[in-house]
Amino acid sequence: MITLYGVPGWGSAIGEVMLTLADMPYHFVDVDGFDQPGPQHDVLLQINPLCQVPTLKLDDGRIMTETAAIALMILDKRPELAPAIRSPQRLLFQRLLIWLVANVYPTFTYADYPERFAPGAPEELRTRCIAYRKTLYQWLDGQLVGPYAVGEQLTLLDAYLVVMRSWGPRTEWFKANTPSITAIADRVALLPQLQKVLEENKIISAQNANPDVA
Ligand SMILES: N[C@@H](CCC(=O)N[C@@H](CS)C(=O)NCC(=O)O)C(=O)O
Repeated sequence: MITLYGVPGWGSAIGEVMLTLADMPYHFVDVDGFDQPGPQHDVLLQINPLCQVPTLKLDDGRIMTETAAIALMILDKRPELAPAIRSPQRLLFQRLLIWLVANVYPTFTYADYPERFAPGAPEELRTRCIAYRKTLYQWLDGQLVGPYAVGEQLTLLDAYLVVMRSWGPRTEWFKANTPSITAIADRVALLPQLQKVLEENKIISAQNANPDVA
């Protein structure tokens, strides 16, 4: 079985939601505190030089990291979680999958640990990254199709929306500024198969999602 190293509510939740949508079992190892010196840091660093979550150890011991790579790995087994090859939605799916990890995700790397990258001006780096992230989300909002990210079909891209909407700049900001992200994340949060994993990750779930979108 896959071992998934993570922390409830962190980026590992994206991996967990993807694996759950794919109905692929995994064993969760909580490495809370891994981003500070200590035993959890040492455990994760041994298998992932970036010391990030999610990190997966596969059945055969090989290591898999990067949520987009995890998505592609899952799609080899569950192609129905992406638009079909040559369908009109396929390109948008591919573009947004990479766009999210190439542009939005690094804003967390820099804003969450600004002293690593700009020890002389950490607050300025944090503030600018968060402002930039907001512009990215506003652009993304205009690309989304609905009722799911790329249309009628639930895809692995939707895993990002339901998890990332719970992170900064937080659900209330998304509600006020990105109606499409909010509606899609609300819809995903209502999926029965995700209730357990969303609860475990303290992510908004059916109980407090907007029932109007169902
Ligand atoms: N590009 C990676 C980013 C993963 C990532 O940044 N995870 C965060 C948690 S949400 C992390 O582990 N941060 C700790 C660090 O960067 O030191 C992915 O898509 O999986």
